Amino acid sequence: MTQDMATSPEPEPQATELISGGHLVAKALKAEGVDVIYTLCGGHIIDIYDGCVDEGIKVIDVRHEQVAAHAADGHARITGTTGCAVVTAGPGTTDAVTGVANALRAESPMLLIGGQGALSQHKMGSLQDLPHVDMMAPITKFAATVPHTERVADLVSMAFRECYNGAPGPSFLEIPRDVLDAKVPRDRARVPRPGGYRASTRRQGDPAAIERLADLLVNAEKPCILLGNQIWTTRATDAATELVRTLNVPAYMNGAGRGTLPPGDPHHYQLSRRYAFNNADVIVIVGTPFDFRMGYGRRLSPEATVVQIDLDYRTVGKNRDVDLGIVGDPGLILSAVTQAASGRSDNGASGRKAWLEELRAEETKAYEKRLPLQHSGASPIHPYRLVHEINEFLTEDSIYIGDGGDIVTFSGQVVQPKSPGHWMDPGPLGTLGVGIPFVMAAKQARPDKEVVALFGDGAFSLTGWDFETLVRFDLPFVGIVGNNSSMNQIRYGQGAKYGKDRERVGNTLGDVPYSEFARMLGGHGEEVREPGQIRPALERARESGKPSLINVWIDTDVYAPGTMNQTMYK
Ligand SMILES: Cc1ncc(C[n+]2csc(CCOP(=O)(O)OP(=O)(O)O)c2C)c(N)n1
Ligand SMILES: [Mg+2]
Repeated sequence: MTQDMATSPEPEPQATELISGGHLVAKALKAEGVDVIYTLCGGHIIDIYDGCVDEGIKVIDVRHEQVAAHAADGHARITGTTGCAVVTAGPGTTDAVTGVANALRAESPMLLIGGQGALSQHKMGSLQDLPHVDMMAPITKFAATVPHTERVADLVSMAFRECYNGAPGPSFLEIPRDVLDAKVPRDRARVPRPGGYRASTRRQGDPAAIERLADLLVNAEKPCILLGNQIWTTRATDAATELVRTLNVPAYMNGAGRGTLPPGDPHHYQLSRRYAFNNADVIVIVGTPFDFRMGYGRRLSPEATVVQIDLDYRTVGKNRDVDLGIVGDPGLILSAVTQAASGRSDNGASGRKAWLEELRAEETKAYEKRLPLQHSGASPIHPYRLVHEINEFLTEDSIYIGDGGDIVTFSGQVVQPKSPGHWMDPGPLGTLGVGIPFVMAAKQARPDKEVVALFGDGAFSLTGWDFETLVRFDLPFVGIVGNNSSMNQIRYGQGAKYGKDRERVGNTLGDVPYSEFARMLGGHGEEVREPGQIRPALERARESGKPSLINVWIDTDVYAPGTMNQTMYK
């Protein structure tokens, strides 16, 4: 080669930059703000991991795909951004079904990406081939196959957009192995720009309806408001607080709406809800459907004027007639109502003093009736005593997670989150096993927070092996197992229906010391048999700085009132 040729002014032909499907996935995840994926590996999906390395996305590998999906759901709840789980084809995807279904009923925005056999082997019987999209369609807002590598990032973004259509929920995307692994010229693949591929999800309600609601509230003598899940989903805490304070309206909270007002707040009510629903003249239901938790709407006084506000058009007026329905963002709507009502010379706030006092008296009566059980010194430990101790232990920075049957029903009555967004339960699917994955997501997203989780011994067992993942990723939390060696919530119904002598069928577990399980996996564990030992054990778990399980042996033969009323089936 001559010197002339080496320095020739002729430009070298530029190699076209190529990019693989997995790397396009990672770019689209990054554009959505996803900083962590929950996953269990498989040969169909490894190119996504490789893309995550380039984009700086953390990969948390779990021991069961159900955990990955629940963690993505939990991530969405804690952060207000979309969660993401990545699972392999076939059994990886079927294992994740429960987590996706739970997110659908809980209105939690998450994307599940599943592997799939190569398109070139479509319907030939490739390893782990199943009709994933057909399986996922009824439990997602959007389910699709990526047909070409150029479309990978575009379809990931489309799936994210669909998560936010109406009330949020999950999307599913399967990516065939050859589509994921193939490389295409970078400039042929559409990679949507962060923030550029969907509209704001905040929709203002109809102004005329807002005026009407302001009128109703201003003139109400006995109003009450139920602040549901969507208050937290849409981060409407401040708007809700402002409304109840300005208009002096008693507030009840459910699901993730719990903690919107702190316990002790003059507008925070809980134990008088049934009384309020029976006696109120105006009832405003925000961001929660008339499902079984609401007796399908039948538990509201037939004489009350009922208003329903929801993100989803399909939810308003479902199962029960409403007098006014408003579709849109709860925060924007509540703020607009406060503003409309504040313009009046008298917004009626002072006239509602007697109503608030009436409800407070009901609350106090119910609370005092229960208090002796919360202080019970009995051994075996009364479940009310356990949940009372947990409630006292929580700080403003404790995220509380409940995963179980009867024991969690007890805790729903007594445990009060001290801050907004610090309460996590499965939601209306009632899925046992969300506990460990929710702990994972919460501690990963908010390392500054303390995470406290109460498990039934039955519930813990479904996903308990991922305690090891918490150890591996150094995600400490305070765990408590309310151990009655039973699936007690179900046992109660069997005893009531078939008699005491036939109640122990299919619901009895071994006497497992879960503290030892925790220690075996590298965590902190203790056994508790006496009520006075609960608090010190919780403190030691807090101090340990490790994932922990305090195994508390509780009385097997007492049941929560909600379980005895079998309210979940009514
Ligand atoms: C995945 C799943 N399987 C089964 C059920 C039905 N179920 C509801 S409560 C319950 C018992 C749970 O037992 P445990 O967690 O020990 O709580 P306990 O009632 O004993 O306090 C069962 C099996 C469910 N909700 N979710
Ligand atoms: Mg149990």
